Amino acid sequence: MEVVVMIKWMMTLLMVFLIISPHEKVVTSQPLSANSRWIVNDSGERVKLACVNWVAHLEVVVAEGLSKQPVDVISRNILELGFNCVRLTWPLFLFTDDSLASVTVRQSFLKLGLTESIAGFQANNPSILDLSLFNAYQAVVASLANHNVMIILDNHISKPGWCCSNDDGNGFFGDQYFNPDLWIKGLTKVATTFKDINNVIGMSLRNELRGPKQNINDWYRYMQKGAEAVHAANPNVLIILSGLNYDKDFSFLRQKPISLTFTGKVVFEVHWYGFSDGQDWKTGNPNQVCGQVMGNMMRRAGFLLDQGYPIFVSEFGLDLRGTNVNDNRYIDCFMGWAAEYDVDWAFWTLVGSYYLRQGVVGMNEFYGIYNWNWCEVRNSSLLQKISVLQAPFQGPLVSQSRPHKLIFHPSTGLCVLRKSFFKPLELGPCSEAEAWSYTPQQVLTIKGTYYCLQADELGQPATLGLICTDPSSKWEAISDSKMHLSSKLQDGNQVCLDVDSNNVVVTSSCKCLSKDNKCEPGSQWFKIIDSSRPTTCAEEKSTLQIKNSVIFNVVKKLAENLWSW
Ligand SMILES: *[C@@H]1O[C@H](CO)[C@@H](O)[C@H](O)[C@H]1NC(C)=O
Ligand SMILES: *[C@H]1O[C@@H](CO)[C@H](O)[C@@H](O)[C@@H]1NC(C)=O
Repeated sequence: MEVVVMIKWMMTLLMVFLIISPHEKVVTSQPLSANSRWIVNDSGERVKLACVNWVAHLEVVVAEGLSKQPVDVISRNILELGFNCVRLTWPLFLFTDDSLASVTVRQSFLKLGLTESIAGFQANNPSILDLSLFNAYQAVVASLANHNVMIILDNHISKPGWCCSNDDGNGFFGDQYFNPDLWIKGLTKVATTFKDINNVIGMSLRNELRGPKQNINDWYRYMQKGAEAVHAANPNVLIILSGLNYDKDFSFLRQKPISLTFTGKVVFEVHWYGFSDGQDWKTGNPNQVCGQVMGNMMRRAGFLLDQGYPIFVSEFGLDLRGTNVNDNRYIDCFMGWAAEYDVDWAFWTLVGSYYLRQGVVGMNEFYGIYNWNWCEVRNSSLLQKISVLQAPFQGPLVSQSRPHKLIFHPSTGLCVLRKSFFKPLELGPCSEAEAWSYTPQQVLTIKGTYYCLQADELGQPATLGLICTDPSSKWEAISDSKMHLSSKLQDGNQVCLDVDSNNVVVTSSCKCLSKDNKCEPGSQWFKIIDSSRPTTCAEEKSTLQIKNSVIFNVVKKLAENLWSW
């Protein structure tokens, strides 16, 4: 008896603890708007969109996973995993065809023969099972909003089903299922329906324009019309516009900017996968492919940042089993780029498995955050790696900390730091990393100190020195990817910054700089990125340790000199 009471007590305490200490930190103060390339809240503070895609546009027309987990559990998990937002897809016909919208969830599953899903739904989300598809979609939005997750409503396709191909009839204005007038009607309906839900902060007007009909004139004509329609129905939401050719190409905007009656609401979305470039990553040299693909990205979309528009990478992702070489090489290059430009993004996908996809019942999603059961995370190390991109590095009012550089390591998502002066530099969380400056002479100095990064010996830890004028203190970004940081040893040999198996920062021979397609440069990829994230730890460390360390180093130098005498 006593024991039972005690256990009950502990459970209650645990519950209270769980309730009062959740990750639900985000009170973003909508509406959001665009201040040049940054998305900001109504106090002018940057809000970085760190979203995950949640699919609700397949044949069943119900947000995936609800036969596996209660909707509120999923909403809570999303925040706990560090995302602040969901890009929730919808098929146009859900909001334009009343006979589809009024079908109940149960009927929709039955029609497709998905009886097992009904049983799971009954157990996990009984209150949604007999709602209409329209109301079920609203229930998911409401749950996300209640958990303070921001929501972007993405018109993914017209006719419910897996997306996308050139000839699926959903690709461009005028295709079989893509009537522009009906589309405007649907956009207006969605904008109006969710007008009073402040957490709905944006609408993606149409996913991945594509196919033989695509052309620039119709892009301006209809995208402008769609944007005006949404803005008229709900002036608070961000208007998110897709480019041509599967959302990869905005190059036409260089010649002719978009023309709208309002400002400060437009965001451009791009998609970037490993397979966007076929098997190039696998068959080519990773440095050369990375350089080339990044160049294309900047020419086709990245230039919009300089034109004063935010870029939302609304889809990126990879096979989370870690066995796809093409994907593994791509993601490291992507990580470097995404950290450097500090763009807003949405990971593809949250989905662990689908009710029904492309004719397969219960299809496993190897790109999904959840495992098949929607219970555990499929690959926590991957999630850990991308988590560095969840907080902003820069932007209006991000923090009061002075701008500095971080030495970022894309393949781990970590940054260069020193645990203490007596330990070699290593990789660790970017939130605890050293703040550096990078001089025009290409010297990397820890801010607030005289210490610079130096190459010491081949295969040995990189060191911090005080004499920063010799070649071993000069770090140049080399190779086509510009992600190898290279320096020269005293003997004149070139080395590259690298990490050993203990995450210690060392210098080794530069590897796979070009041509070789069998070799993985990932451990040698570093990127010097701008940040104004708080650096309390670094500042603390420098004030506490600098005196000791300067004295130590002077003594060490003296001792070395004495020794060589
Ligand atoms: C997670 O991904 C990494 C590569 O990023 C891979 O090495 C690892 O095996 C994956 N883990 C699981 C459980 O699939
Ligand atoms: C922007 O809004 C202010 C209040 O208006 C909040 O205090 C900030 O926390 C919020 N910033 C972010 C990043 O959400």
